[in-house]
Amino acid sequence: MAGRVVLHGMWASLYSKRVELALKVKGIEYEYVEEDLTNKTEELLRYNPVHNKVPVLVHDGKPIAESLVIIEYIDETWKEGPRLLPQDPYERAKVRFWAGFLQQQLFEAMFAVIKTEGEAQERAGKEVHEKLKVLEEGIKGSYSGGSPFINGNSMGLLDTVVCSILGAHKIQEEVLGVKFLDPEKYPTVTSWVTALAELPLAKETMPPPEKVAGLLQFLRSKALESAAA
Ligand SMILES: N[C@@H](CCC(=O)N[C@@H](CS)C(=O)NCC(=O)O)C(=O)O
Repeated sequence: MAGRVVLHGMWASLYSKRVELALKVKGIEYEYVEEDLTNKTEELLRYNPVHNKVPVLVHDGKPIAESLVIIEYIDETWKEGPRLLPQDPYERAKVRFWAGFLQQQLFEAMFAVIKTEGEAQERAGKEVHEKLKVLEEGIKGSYSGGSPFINGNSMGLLDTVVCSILGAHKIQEEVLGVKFLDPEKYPTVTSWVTALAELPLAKETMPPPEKVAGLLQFLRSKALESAAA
């Protein structure tokens, strides 16, 4: 499938990053437009009038928004190259289920750790560990082959989601002073995340640790400032 492909993204957006990973897994050539989220392009606002957010993929002039919707579109449109979702409907359902859990439950819990301090941060940290426990058991139960790759031997949709959320866990832990991934408690999830982060594709796509650290510190100080106001 040919056609012009343009991705509107932002360097630090985990949502944009998972779409970039998916495009690269498929070997799709694309143009990239870096958005300044404080001064969005007129195209972004036109292409995503509902949410005004990145990422937006524009394929031959047709805009698609929402990272998980975009990745499914990519998989269905470019049939060549590795599959991002399994073919079997039940396996696809499991991928969507765990992608939803990672985004809505684990990521939200991790974000609460960024925004809090003291006892509130401790409570938020416990919540992250509850979610990680569920993920560990769920992945072990749902995938007899376990990690590292849930979808075979190349990154699939679920791998891109995990990589975008947990790929920078070491730097998150350092900045926040909270341990997330413990190989003793979560061996499956830890080996999965470690294997993904080691892939050249992940290394070339995910933002450098020092930039992630700077952004986390900025987000954290903003959130704590507004909580105190
Ligand atoms: N559910 C969306 C979330 C996208 C999202 O939150 N994007 C953020 C950047 S990480 C954004 O564009 N924020 C701009 C704004 O809120 O104005 C997805 O999966 O693509």
